[in-house]
Amino acid sequence: MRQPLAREITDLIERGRDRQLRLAVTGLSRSGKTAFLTSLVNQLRHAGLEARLDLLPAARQGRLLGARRVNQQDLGVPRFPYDQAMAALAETPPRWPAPTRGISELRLELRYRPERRGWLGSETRRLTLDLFDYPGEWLLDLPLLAHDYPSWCRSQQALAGEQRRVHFAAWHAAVEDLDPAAEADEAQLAEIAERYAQGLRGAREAGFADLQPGRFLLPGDLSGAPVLQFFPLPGIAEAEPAELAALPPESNYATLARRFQYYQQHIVRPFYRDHFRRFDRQIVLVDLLGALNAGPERFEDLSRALANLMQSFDYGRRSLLSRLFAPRIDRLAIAATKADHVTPEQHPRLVALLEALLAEPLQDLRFASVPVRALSLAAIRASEAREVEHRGQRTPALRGTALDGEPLLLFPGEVPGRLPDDAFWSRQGFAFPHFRPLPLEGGALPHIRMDAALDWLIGDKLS
Ligand SMILES: Nc1nc2c(ncn2[C@@H]2O[C@H](COP(=O)(O)OP(=O)(O)O)[C@@H](O)[C@H]2O)c(=O)[nH]1
Ligand SMILES: [Mg+2]
Repeated sequence: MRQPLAREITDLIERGRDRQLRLAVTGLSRSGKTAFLTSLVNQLRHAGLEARLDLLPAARQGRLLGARRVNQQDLGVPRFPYDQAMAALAETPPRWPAPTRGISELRLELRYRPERRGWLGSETRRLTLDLFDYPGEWLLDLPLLAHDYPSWCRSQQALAGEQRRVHFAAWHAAVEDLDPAAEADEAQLAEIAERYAQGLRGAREAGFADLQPGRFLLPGDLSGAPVLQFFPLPGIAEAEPAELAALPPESNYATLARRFQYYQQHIVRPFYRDHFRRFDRQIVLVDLLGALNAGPERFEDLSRALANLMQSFDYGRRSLLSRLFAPRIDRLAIAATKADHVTPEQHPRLVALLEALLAEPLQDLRFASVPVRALSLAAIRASEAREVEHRGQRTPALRGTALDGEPLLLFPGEVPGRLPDDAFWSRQGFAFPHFRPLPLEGGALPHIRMDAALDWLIGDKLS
């Protein structure tokens, strides 16, 4: 999908004048990407009218004049379903937007008045904002590029925790009988691969996140293609490398190794080369509260998955990423989403916990001088903060409606301000219900700190 040269040049000129910005939103499944992008577009379209964006100076100062959707350039990428998402939220009762898979794009044109007026006085400027939504699962595949097939098999074997293993029982039973040296049988490999994919899906349903290969979870149009029909061979750790290499090309081992390589070259690399490399800014969304809700093994797993995912932002000169592609993201945000699930005085702890969870990758980024900010937000706030009398004391509480329509008034629990230890897990009853979205009352979507996120991600381009 090459762009015509003329368009590339116009693009370049526009970028040089700071008139175009490519902003990407990612995060693992259910982390809140669709909600975030829907809210972002909604807030910008209502800026200067009903939107509450006090933390975004251009909006507070009345300089942000409007945002309209324009046609995107890359016709090969599906359009982000903003209208469908708004329609779901506008239903009675309101619904959360349906999940999406794969990458999507939407282009906004913002009109604003610069802070310092030029000699023309009433000058207005335009900023073209290209927004992308793509699955964080795809970033989990970057580390896969550093492996050859046998070392990948070993790395996957190392992940087998007890609760995780149960999801792969059917696959294990099938793969045990597979002789690496025997001639490959297409149907058999497809069958075992399907069980592997089922294992990955089951593990994800159960809240696990550190799952490879990422496309097995979100295959899109690759569903059923042989490139998605491989899996690790468990026994390979003990095998002699020379013996493996000597196996005939028709063998199971050689067939799987070829598919693994094809996946690297034709699935993982093109995403980085054609999309990722071209993003200017990025926000990574993390459903930290969901992981706290799900217990220690899931929380550990999220931590590992994030460490993996963050390698895609490791710009150190020796990093895999820098060696393979030359990325140029110049600003990064990391956000704990769905903050409306806890009372407001817990929000600083939520950020502290996020910082603790990502301590190492954040340090690396800061070391590599990539500006990064951690924050907590609710893209679409579905609860209201209240205070209630409890044993003669005023305590914070949340009011909302459960998904089944039941009215709720509750204190969901305390967020640990640092990485939870055993004491936390044995003591904590951290269980929150899912809220139904609040009824739409015209105007902009209710949110928490979307304006802070916007300020960090695009504020400087509107000054
Ligand atoms: N209360 C609340 N729930 C949210 C918010 N954002 C997302 N959710 C919930 O999380 C689910 C997954 O969000 P979604 O944006 O579809 O995640 P995606 O898979 O990353 O695109 C939604 O269906 C909501 O139930 C939020 O700001 N507040
Ligand atoms: Mg989505």
